[in-house]
Amino acid sequence: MSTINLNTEALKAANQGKDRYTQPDFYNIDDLLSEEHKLIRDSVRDWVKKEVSPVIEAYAQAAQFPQHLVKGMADIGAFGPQLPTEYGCGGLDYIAYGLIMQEIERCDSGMRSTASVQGSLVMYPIYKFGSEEQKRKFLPQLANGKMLGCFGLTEPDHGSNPSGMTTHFKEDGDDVILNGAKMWISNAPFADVAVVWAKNEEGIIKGIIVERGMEGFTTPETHNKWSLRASATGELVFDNVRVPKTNILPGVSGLKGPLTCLNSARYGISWGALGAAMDCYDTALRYSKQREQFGRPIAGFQLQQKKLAEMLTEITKAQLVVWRLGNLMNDGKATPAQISMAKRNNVEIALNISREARQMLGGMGITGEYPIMRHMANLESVVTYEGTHDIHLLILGHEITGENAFV
Ligand code: TGC
Ligand code: FAD
Repeated sequence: MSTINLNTEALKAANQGKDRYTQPDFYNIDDLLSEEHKLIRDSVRDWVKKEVSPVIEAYAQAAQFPQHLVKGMADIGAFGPQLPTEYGCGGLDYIAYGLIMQEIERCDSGMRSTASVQGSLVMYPIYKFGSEEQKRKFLPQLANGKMLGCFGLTEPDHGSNPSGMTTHFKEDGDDVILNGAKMWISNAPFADVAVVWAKNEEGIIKGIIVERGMEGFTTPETHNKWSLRASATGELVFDNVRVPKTNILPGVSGLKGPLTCLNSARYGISWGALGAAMDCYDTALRYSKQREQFGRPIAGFQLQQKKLAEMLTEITKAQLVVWRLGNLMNDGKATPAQISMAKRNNVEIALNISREARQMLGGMGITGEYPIMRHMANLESVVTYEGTHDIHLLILGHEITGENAFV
């Protein structure tokens, strides 16, 4: 990250109240939400408007992670909202989880990344596959933001095909010795703990909790990103790292371990990307009513109305998809392919909407005065991580035809 010294309080003072976001709800989807859901959604929105919106553009332009927001994210319940209260987590349902992701990504995908990684990719595997001791040691600290975590699956030579991973460990008394490298890891440069997926001596994939400070463990930062600039991305390098066996997640073996976590994170992304789409639509709509050309607001031109009508149609369909998927998640009935469809569709519509909305703002659309170009650039990562657009299509293709394109 850059070394520009940002004055957060000054940014907040200068930009307070400028975020005028109003959520579109063409089909009265609010009627499908409980009072608790709406309360959670609105309180996250208020926090985002007050604490995140005023500073996010400056942090993104400076390619800095707004680390000071981690505590606030914990306070609004963004870390592991769907996990049980007995470990300090939210104890909420999957609709509430989705709404929290929607509201955060409405402002910035990088901030939602921080929350998804923490909740779905670090806390969830510890909760689902960890020992009672691991749960008690890590979950409360991750939930309250005292610890930040990251998730290491992708490697330099193994992205879409994680089963080929080469990061490995061998037993040495009460410890294991871990070697290898992970790449493209969100939160890595600031993480206190990493849930790392690596092969044992039999070639079986296991999850290991690696803690900052363990000798031989480093997290070099990835620079020069044009996307997710307010999120810190890095590598995880393991050079003969000695990790106690008690840090191995006992409850799962094989690729289904990380992929199970990805189900939860991909679900959250399908809500989050919708939030980004809503923000682009809302910005473009407001701008089009104010901006005059040829003596009238551009909102009066049919071509601009077509863009807005199509954006709202896609947003409404995407809202219904995540609402239904959330209920399937609550009932424990959502399948990985259903999650793939939602992640793939909602990120695609968000990316398309961001591109259309940017055009509607003309030259202003490329500036940091408006959030659209930042959303568009961010969504290029969102369409790639947690399974690329094409990988999700192939997961769907497999489900539909019974034929596996990956073998
Ligand atoms: P395949 O043979 O199909 O499956 C291996 C085992 O896993 C099981 N499985 C799943 N289990 C739970 N949930 C799922 N979604 C599952 N998909 C598969 C499967 O049943 C099998 O179990 P078993 O018991 O028979 O062993 O595996 P494959 O090697 O053919 O790969 C399939 C493929 C390509 C779909 C998969 O590997 C994949 O999804 N690739 C994409 C990789 C990916 O998504 N990486 C994400 C990295 S993390 C990240 O990007 C975080 S960004 C965070 C942020 O900043 O927000
Ligand atoms: P590749 O797998 O090399 O794919 C390149 C292209 O080939 C893609 O278009 C892909 O769709 C296509 N392709 C691959 N296989 C097939 C096939 N069988 N058929 C057709 N097309 C195919 N990973 C983590 O583990 N943890 C993180 O926290 C994390 N955070 C990330 C943050 C950012 C900002 C980014 C950009 C990535 C992050 N990732 C993370 C990694 C991410 O999950 C991978 O980038 C993604 O899975 C794709 O892998 P790859 O980049 O190696 O692309």
